[in-house]
Amino acid sequence: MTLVVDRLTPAIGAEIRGLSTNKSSSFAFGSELSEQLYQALLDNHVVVFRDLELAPLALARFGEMFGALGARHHRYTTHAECDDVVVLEWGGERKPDAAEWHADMTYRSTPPFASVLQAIVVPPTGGDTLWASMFAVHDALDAGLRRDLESLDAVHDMGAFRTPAYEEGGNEGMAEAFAQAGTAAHPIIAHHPVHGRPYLNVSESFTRFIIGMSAPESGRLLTHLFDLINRPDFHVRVRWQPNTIAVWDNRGSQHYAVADYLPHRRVMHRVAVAADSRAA
Ligand SMILES: O=C(O)CCC(=O)C(=O)O
Repeated sequence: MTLVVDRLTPAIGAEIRGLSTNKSSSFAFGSELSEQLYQALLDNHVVVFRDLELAPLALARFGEMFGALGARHHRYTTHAECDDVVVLEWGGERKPDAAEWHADMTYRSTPPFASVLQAIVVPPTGGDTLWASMFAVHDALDAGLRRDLESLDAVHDMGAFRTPAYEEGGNEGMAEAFAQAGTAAHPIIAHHPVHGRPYLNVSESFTRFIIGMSAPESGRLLTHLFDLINRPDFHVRVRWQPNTIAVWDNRGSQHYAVADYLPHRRVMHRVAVAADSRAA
């Protein structure tokens, strides 16, 4: 199979053409194809495929080409045909919850390596997803600030997932959700485990506090860093069609799901790849 990898912006993203599959395709870890896709993912941070109609089980097998699945989200339901596939469904009164820059589940001490997201139902317009290169954000930091950040860690927690937990279960519900989701401190400047490139590792969704600072000082610095992530120079924006699939490397990218399509429906299937088996 000859794959064509088309870079989408200088900062991040590629569209991959030439992958032929059918609904129940099977994919093998370690095959030539999976090595090519893995390399494309490392090079581009997010890769997008069009017209890849994969049933839930095949989507899970597709995800397994990148590593072992897992790290299921504490909040979302899974697909009846395959427990590894989370269903994200919004529309009508159900408001989307991911219109904030984030890398996935960084409130865990070991966040997932990658995510695979497939569009099932898309609104007539809107519902795009943006990705930001956190390598590019890092490289654009003022050199003095970058040096200061290199020795700092920040605490991540479940952020706005507090709201449904509190609304459904009060203080007890929130404490339970907190215990389930966990909380973790991570270096503000992290290094990609495979190629070592440094990236900015804080997000407006989940990063709450810089260790060793006062709350106001930490708040001001984090706000400055979150503002930088908003610069379009670091982004790619993807418009979904049914059976568009995106795979992103959670180490060095963040994403933002635009919530501009209500009351229309948008349904996505997602698989989380817990660990990068090749980097282990
Ligand atoms: O629905 C999307 O486009 C992205 C959802 C999201 O933020 C996620 O899967 O972490």
